[in-house]
Amino acid sequence: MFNAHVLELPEARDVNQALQAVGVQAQGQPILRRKGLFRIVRLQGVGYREALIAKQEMLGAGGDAATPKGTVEFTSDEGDVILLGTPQHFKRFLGKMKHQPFRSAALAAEVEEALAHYARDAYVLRFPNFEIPLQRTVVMGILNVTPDSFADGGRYLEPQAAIDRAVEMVQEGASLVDVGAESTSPGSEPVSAAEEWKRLEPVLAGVLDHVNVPISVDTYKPETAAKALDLGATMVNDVTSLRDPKMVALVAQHDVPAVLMHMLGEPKTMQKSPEYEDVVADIVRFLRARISDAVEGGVGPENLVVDPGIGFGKTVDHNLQILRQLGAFRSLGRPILVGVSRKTFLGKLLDAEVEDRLEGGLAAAVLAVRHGARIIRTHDVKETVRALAIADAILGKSPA
Ligand code: HH2
Repeated sequence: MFNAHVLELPEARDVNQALQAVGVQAQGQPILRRKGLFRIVRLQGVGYREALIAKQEMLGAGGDAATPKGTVEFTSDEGDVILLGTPQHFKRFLGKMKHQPFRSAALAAEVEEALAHYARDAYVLRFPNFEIPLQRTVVMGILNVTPDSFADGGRYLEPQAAIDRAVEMVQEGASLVDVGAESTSPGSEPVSAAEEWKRLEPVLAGVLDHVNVPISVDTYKPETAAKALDLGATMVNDVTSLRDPKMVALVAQHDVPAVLMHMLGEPKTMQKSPEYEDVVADIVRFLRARISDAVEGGVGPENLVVDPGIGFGKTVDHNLQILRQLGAFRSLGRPILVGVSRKTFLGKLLDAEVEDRLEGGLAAAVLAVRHGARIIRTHDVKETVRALAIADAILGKSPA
């Protein structure tokens, strides 16, 4: 008996460990590691000429490429292409594509960047007074100073209650606290910047005095973000992905981390039959464009965090697809934040009210981490910290 068994080694470090375990020579390890992983890269809108060249070169490199029927039969000008191969195959493929005509070199550059981003492991969030390495998964505790937030509306309107909860969340292991004063959950009504600041100011001032972790402000309004940053908040969580150029300028000027979150439409109406061509590809494209705009506006790329925006203009199935394929967002080369806590899709799947969705949220958070999430935004800090400690241990993530 040779005891044949299939190994499941999704990351380069897993392959390395397996190679070391059988005593492979040090020089052989990088070569074998490049053969021990398999990557599938999807490209959209590839012209038929580049598609055919890609097919030829990927086959020549030892991998393969899936091209649409229309491209091969010259009945459509462009289409999507899927490249399949090991990093070794991709290395050979990229070397060849760079010398091929038309837009082959540009295609190769994009594929190379996506693969490098996907493989990136080390991320650090830098704040004026803190550094948070994201080797270990980090928890962002939610503090909603609103009357109408879907999960905790009305509980923390009284500043002292809010401050106490922030302190408690940090004691429970939150590495960041996200303070918001306007609900953006489905069907919520917008509030004025004046009302938002009236709710936020006393809480923010107290929280900043009492907790020793970076405080993020959950707002899409530049007036509110500016005041919060002046008061001492050091992160901006914007559900509109810095859509307002003034937000970009503000984040650039303060040189602080910012979350770019995807939302389809506006909170009031976003859940009315949301539609995508391809939910994952569409959101990757959206976030890529938002990163590019922010960087062009002067934001340091290392300050950006991406978030697919679970529940923001998404059906249950959209949310599940995003979580199943969360790894695709690694191609953006930025840490991924995910917020699933107590959300409606959990309620629909479990037929459970908002206060009864904890286990569902933990399961979703753990799987999100398995697929690349580095920051989990949650109301249930204590439980999430404990669940993620186990998930991180299983995944071999070293403590910070
Ligand atoms: N979800 C909510 C609010 N802000 N920000 C990011 N980056 N990601 C999210 O998933 C996210 C978010 C909605 O949750 P909550 O803050 O609890 O509700 P409400 O908007 O009703 O205050």
